[in-house]
Formats: sequence, C-alpha cells, structure tokens
Amino acid sequence: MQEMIDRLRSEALAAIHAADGEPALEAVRVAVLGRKGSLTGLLRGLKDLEGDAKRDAGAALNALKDELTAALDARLLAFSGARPVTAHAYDLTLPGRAPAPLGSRHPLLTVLEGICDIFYGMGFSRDDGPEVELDYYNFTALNFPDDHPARDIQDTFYFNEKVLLRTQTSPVQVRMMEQREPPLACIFPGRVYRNENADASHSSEFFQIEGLVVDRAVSMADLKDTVDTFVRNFFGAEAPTRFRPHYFPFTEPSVEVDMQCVACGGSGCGVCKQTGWLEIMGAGMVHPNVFRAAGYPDDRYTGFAFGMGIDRIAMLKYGISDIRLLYENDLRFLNQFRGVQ
Ligand code: 2U9
Repeated sequence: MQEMIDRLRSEALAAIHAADGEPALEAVRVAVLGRKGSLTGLLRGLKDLEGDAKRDAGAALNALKDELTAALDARLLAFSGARPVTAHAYDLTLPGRAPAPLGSRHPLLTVLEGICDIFYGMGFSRDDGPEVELDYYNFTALNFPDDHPARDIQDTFYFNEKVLLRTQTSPVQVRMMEQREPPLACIFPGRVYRNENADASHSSEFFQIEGLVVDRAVSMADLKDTVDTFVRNFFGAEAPTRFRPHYFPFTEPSVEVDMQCVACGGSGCGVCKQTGWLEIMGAGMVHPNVFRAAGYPDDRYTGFAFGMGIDRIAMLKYGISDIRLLYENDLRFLNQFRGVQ
C-alpha cells in the first residue's frame, strides 16, 4: 500500500507541476481527487484492510490528500496571477492594525446632562435660546442699570451697541416669560461669553445652567429645598448648604450658595482654601422689575432663580485644577474621561 501511495504522490505532484493552464490542472484534480480518481480509489480500498495496516494507510492517504489539495490550490493561484500568501509577504507575528480610537463624551457635557437629569426629576423642563443676544434681553430686562459695570465693553463682547454675545443664560428666561404665563419650572443650560483674560479659573467662554421657578407664593424655602435636593443628588452626600447674602440686579433678596467641602468634609483643606465651604451657585427671588419687564401683572407672582457655572461644578466633581483644560481638546486630558458617566 505504501508503495502505491508513494507512486501516486510523485506522479500527482509531477502532473500538477506539468499542468500548463487551469483546464489541465482541473483534469489532474479530477484524475486524482475526483469521484473516480486514483486517490479516491485507494481510499475506497481501505475497507479491505484491517487493524494497524488500515489505520496507517488511512492516515497516509489523508495526509496525501491534504498535500495534493494544497499543491493544486497553489498552482491555481499561480495561474490567476495573485500573490501567494507566503511568510515573506506577510509577517504574521506583527500586531494587528490598531482599531479606530473611540471618542468619549466631554466631561462638561456629562456634568451638564447629569445636572439636567436631577432637575427633570423635580419636574423642571429645559429650554435654550440664542447666544447672540440683544442688549435688552441680556441686561435691560434683567434690571441692570445703564451704567452697570457688567455692561462695560471690557466685560462683554459687543457686535454693535445693541447686539452682544450673551454673558449669562438669563435672557432665555425673559424671552420665555414674555411667551408664557406661570406656573413655570425650567432650566436653561448653555454657553456664555465674557470678555476677560483666561487664567486657571477664568475663560472667555464657559457653560452655565440657570433655573427659574415662578408661580403664586413661591418662597425662599422652596429655593433652599431645591438647592439641597440638587446637591444631595449630584454630589451623593448629605452635604449641608448655606446661603450668604449677596447682590444681583435681577434677584432680591440675593444669595450665594455654599456647600460643605466635598474634599475635606468641612474641616478645611486646599480645595476649599481652608474655609470648609465651596461656593457652588448664586440665587435669589426674582426682582419685581424683571417680572414687570416680562409683562407679568404686579404682585401676582413670586419666583426664585439660580445660576451656576457648569465648568466650576465639573472641576469640583473631577478635581480639575485649570478651566482651560476643558477647552483645549487635548486627548491626554479627554481620554481620562472614557467611560465616565
Ligand atoms: C431671570 C431672573 C433671575 C439667574 C441667577 C445667578 C443668581 C448667579 C452666576 C453663577 C456663576 C453666573 O456662571 S456664573 O458666573 N449666576 O449667581 N443667576 S440668580 O437669575 C435670574 C435669571 C433670569 C428672568
């Protein structure tokens, strides 16, 4: 048997080598591996063998079948003009081409959406308006006097006397009040602009989220409860908050809101500059002049409003020390937020 196998091997390989085209090669394949082919005939003859002889011959014939099939394929490839896959053409030990890098959500957007979700849970809706605004909506309707320093060209980007880049998202709220009657409970996230030099805590563009609630008999206690619910949900802690008296033209009374330092729990550290408190937002009761500008009847409604810098909240949450990192799109920075929800 082995002799027949050896003879078949050398004859078949010679025939494959001698084939001068695809038809000749196909004829060899049929003559050897076809239904009535020589190798197929030997495989059929196995049934007449027994024991070790059967096993050895079977293994040898199957190995020969594999060898001849590979030789036929290689010869066919040569006729088709394609380059064979050989070790020198491809180094299979090289690492594969890196997959296209996945992007990730910008930390500012993660924080923005996270804050919005908490307010949705309290029944707030969300609205946005133009970034290029009228001086009227950005300042006048919000009770800024004509000579208020924020109107200064050094603080605000003006296109002309009447048109500017909004410095806060409050103008969206004036526009909403012009259109709708209370009750209102809405948040207003968006990009705002200020004409100031950039440093670790200032950028000429940044993100704010403001909120407005207007109805009959809305009180400062409602504001406090809303702020506490937000802080509890966002920072995941029972961190106490405190109101410090402040001044804004558009609210009266006005407060700045602090929360107990998340880094040290109130004992004082570098993050809170040893005070134990972190300022997180400004707020207050909507000034009657703002209601008047929006066209609401005198004394019918009260409301509270608040505003916070999303950048500052993101910096506190993730321990980011320089606001400019949020605007440079440096992948070494952004990649650290992969998978952060
Ligand atoms: C209307 C009436 C009142 C929005 C408010 C603040 C207080 C506030 C700052 C936080 C840090 C801006 O990003 S920041 O620099 N904002 O302190 N904003 S109350 O008050 C309004 C808004 C609209 C009609």
